[in-house]
Amino acid sequence: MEQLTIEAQKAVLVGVNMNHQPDFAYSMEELANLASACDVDVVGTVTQNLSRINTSHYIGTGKIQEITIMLKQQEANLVIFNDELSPSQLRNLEADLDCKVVDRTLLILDIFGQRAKTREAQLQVEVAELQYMLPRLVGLRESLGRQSGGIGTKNKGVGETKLELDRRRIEEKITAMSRELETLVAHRQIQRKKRKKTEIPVVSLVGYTNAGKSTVMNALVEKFTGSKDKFVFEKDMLFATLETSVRNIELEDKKEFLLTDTVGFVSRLPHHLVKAFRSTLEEVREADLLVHVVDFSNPEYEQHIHITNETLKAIGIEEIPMIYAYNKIDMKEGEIPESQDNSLYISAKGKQGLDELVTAIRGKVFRNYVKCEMLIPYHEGQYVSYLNEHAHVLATEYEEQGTKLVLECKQSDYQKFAQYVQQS
Ligand SMILES: Nc1nc2c(ncn2[C@@H]2O[C@H](COP(=O)(O)OP(=O)(O)OP(=O)(O)O)[C@@H](O)[C@H]2O)c(=O)[nH]1
Ligand SMILES: [Mg+2]
Repeated sequence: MEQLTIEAQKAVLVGVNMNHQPDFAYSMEELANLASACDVDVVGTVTQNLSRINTSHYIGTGKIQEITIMLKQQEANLVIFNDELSPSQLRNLEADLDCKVVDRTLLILDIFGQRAKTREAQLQVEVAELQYMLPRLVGLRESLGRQSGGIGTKNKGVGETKLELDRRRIEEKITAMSRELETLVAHRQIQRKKRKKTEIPVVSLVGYTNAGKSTVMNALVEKFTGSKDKFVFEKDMLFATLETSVRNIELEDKKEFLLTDTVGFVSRLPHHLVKAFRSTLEEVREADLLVHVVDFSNPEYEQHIHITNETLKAIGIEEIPMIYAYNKIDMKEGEIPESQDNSLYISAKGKQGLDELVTAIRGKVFRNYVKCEMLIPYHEGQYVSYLNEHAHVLATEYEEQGTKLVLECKQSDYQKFAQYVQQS
C-alpha cells in the first residue's frame, strides 16, 4: 500500500513518558532504530512527562510549539510518535504541525510491509494495515473535503457516500484476504497435526529482532544435514524474518526434533499486527521447548529479554519451558560466563557452543524416550529395519529366537513393540 510507505525523510521523534515508565528511555531508542530501518533520518527528539494523555493532541500544547520550532530548525518533514495515536489525535496533530505525522504502529507496519516475502506474510501485514486504516478513513476524507474547500451540504453528502464506499471496499478486502489467509493457515495446521502424531518434539527459537535466531537455525541445519540447502534468510536488520520456517534436525543417534524460526519481537508491538500474526505464532504456542536467543553483545540485552518475555506473555505463551542462548559471544567484551543447563553462551556465526546447545535441548525434549531390550523374531525382520531407522540402536545380537536389540526409542514405538520387549 503505497500511501503508507514512508519515503526517505528527516524526522523528529516524539514520546510521552506516562507516569515514569521504566522502559521509556529504551522505547525511544528503539523507535529511532525502527525509523532508521525505514531509511528515515532522525534529526531531533522531544519528550514529555505526563500523568494523563491530552485526548485531543496526545501531547500538551506547549510541546506542539517546541516541535514546530524543531521541525523548522532541522528542516524536517515528518514527526513520529512513540505510541499509537487515535484517529482524531493524528488528524489534529497533522493540522497543527502542518506536517506528516506517523505513529509507532504505522512505522512498524511499514517495515513489515517492506519485508514481507511470502504470500502469508504479505496477507498478514496487509490485513493489519487495512484494519489500522479503517477507523482513520474519516480523517482522511474530512481533510480532503477541507482541501477542496467545500462545506456545503451537497459536498458533505458526496464525501459521506464516498467514505461509506471506501469503508465498505476496505472491509470487503479484509474479508477476502482473511479468507485466503485462513486457507493458508489451515494447510499449516494439517501439517502441524501430522507432526503431532509422529510425536516429534518441537523446539521454537524466539527472541528480540536481530538477536540471531535465523543464524542459530542455519548453524544447526548445517551441522546436522551437512548442507546449506535448507537455509533461512538471515540479515543484520530489524525484522529480517516475518514467516515461520520449520526444519527437521536429526541428531547422530537418530533422535529428531523440529526447529522453528519465526518473527522477532520489539516492545509495544501493535495489537493489530500481533492479531494478524497469530497464526504464525501458533507454531510457538505449540512448542515443547523455547530457545530464547539473546544478542549478548548488545548493551541493552536485558531489556530485550524483558520485552521478549512480556510479548510471549501477551500472546498467551507462559508455560513452555525455556532455555536461554546468549548469542554473539564473539562480539562481547569482557568475560563470558560458563554455560549452564538453561543458559548457554554461544556464537551462531562463529559456530561456538552449538554442542552444548544441542545437549541442553536434548535434556529437555527427549524425555519420552525409553531405553530397553527387544527380541525380534527372525520372521519379523522388517521391524529390525524399522527400529534401525527410527530408534537409536546401541547393540545388535543374533540369538536363537531372533535379533536382540539394545535400543533407545520413542514411547510410541516402545508400546508398538511391547510384546518383544525383554524384561531385564
Ligand atoms: N558477530 C556475530 N554476529 C551474529 C551472530 N549470530 C548472528 N549474527 C548476525 O546478526 C544479524 C542478525 O541475525 P539473524 O539471524 O537474521 O537475526 P534474527 O534474530 O533472525 O532477526 P529477525 O529475523 O530480524 O528477528 C546477522 O547479520 C547475523 O550475521 C554471532 O554469533 N556473532
Ligand atoms: Mg530471523
